[in-house]
Amino acid sequence: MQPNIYYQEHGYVVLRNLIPAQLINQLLEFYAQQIVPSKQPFFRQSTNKYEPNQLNEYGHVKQSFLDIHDYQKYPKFSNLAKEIYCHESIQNALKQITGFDAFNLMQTMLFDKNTETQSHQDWWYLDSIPNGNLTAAWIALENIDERAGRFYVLPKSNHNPDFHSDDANLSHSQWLQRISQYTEKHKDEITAPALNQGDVLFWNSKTIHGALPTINPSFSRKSLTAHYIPSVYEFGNLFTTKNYITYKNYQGVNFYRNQPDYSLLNNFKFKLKTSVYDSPILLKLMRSIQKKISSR
Ligand SMILES: O=C(O)CCC(=O)C(=O)O
Repeated sequence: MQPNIYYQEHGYVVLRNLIPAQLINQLLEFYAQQIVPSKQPFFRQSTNKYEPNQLNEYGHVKQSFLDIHDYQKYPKFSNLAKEIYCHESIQNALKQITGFDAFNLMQTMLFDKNTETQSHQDWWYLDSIPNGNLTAAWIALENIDERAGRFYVLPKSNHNPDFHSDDANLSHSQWLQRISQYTEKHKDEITAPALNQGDVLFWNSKTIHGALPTINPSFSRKSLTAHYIPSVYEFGNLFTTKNYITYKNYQGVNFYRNQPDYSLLNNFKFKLKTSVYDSPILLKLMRSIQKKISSR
């Protein structure tokens, strides 16, 4: 089956050997030299906080890293990450599977140890406007051992009814609970493909995905993720359009960074945001204030 037909039908597709090993090994070298020993707090997708690295007994960083493509303090590392994220093989694959011509890079992550990501869909957090056209990529930086706890998708879950549309005041945690229950009910359908260094799994913003539990913590699952929207569309999520954002450009690819480097002010701003995150009413209010400030 053609990758685009498979992707539209199943909500994901795996393309093998897409990223050159040499590029990946260079990134891993910089990661080991500059990022792992760093004492600075990085923003974590897994804990939703700025925190310094915490290593497990095998030397793998426990928390994931968010928006590694634009670290101000580590430009060489971030440029290498952008080489991968903006690589023509990824851009061509995105074209092939979605039919769009060009893509903006909106968010990135790096995982060292598995963080056992809870089952979710991306469009609650980030998506294209109109919704449903964001494509994410899971890039294996090493051969991922099953015992590390693999990334999984729930095939065809991109065709699901929306889990929130019947209740405008559904909180984030209630929504996550609905998705967890759905995933549990369909657990036999979960697929967690074996991925080797350079393989990439692409999935859609409506596809349910997460990570299986770690079986043996001595295995890392070094990987990158990236989220792209077609350049013709605006950026946002299920609730808002962020038409005020400005892009930077790397070798012809527009990119954006949502979560800035650590500073006392950025830490304070984020704490404020998380304090209202589970209240749809306060969150709506905060988003409209943010929009007003940004559009001035
Ligand atoms: O690799 C993982 O554990 C989860 C990645 C993910 O959910 C994402 O990048 O949206």
